[in-house]
Order: sequence, then C-alpha cells, then structure tokens
Amino acid sequence: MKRYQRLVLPAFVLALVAAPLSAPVAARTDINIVASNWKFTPSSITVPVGEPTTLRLTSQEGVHGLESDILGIPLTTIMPNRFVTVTFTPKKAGTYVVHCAIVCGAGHPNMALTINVR
Ligand SMILES: [Cu+2]
Repeated sequence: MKRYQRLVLPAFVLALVAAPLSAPVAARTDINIVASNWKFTPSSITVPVGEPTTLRLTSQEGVHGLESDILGIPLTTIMPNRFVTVTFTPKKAGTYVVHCAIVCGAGHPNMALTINVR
C-alpha cells in the first residue's frame, strides 16, 4: 500500500462513521401554498406534531394572510408574486381551520386553510 492510500482510507471510513452523528435529528417539513381569490391551494395540509414545519407562501391574486395563535403561526402577509416563509411547531394533534387573516374581498369569510396536525 502506498503511503497516501494508508492515510486516505482511514479518513474515508471515519467520514462514513461520523456522518450519521452529524445529521439533523428531525427532518423539517416544507410545504408550498398558493393563495388566490378566495382559496388556499392546497386547501388542506398535514404536518407533524412537535416538529418544525415551514410554509412557503405566495399569492396569484390579492393580498391574503395567515395567522394562528394556537399553532404558533405569526401574522404572515401573503403578497402577489412574492414568496414569504413562516416556520412553526404545532404542539398538539388535531384539525385546525385557519381563516385568511386579511380582509380580501367577497370570498374572504370562506377562505381557509385546514391544517391537520398528526
Ligand atoms: Cu382574506
């Protein structure tokens, strides 16, 4: 065995062994949501309890919003043709109907995102 092989091989084995130890403990859930007049697409999502979820939100038309004290989602304004992200960690399993947080027109009262926490 040449000298460099004796050095490289142990380093390679060490990297394989060490990699799982440095991997993140919990995988983060990322979900894309598109708002329009007057719905969220998708209208229903499922997220894990006790783990962070990041929503990546944009609007196709109109200014909309998302906010939920119980789920830990701060008021997030969703602007047309912009992307905004919000990360939250739901504490309790259940089905939460989160209404649009910004008055956006005739369909506003019925505009909601259902978040299933499992
Ligand atoms: Cu609205």
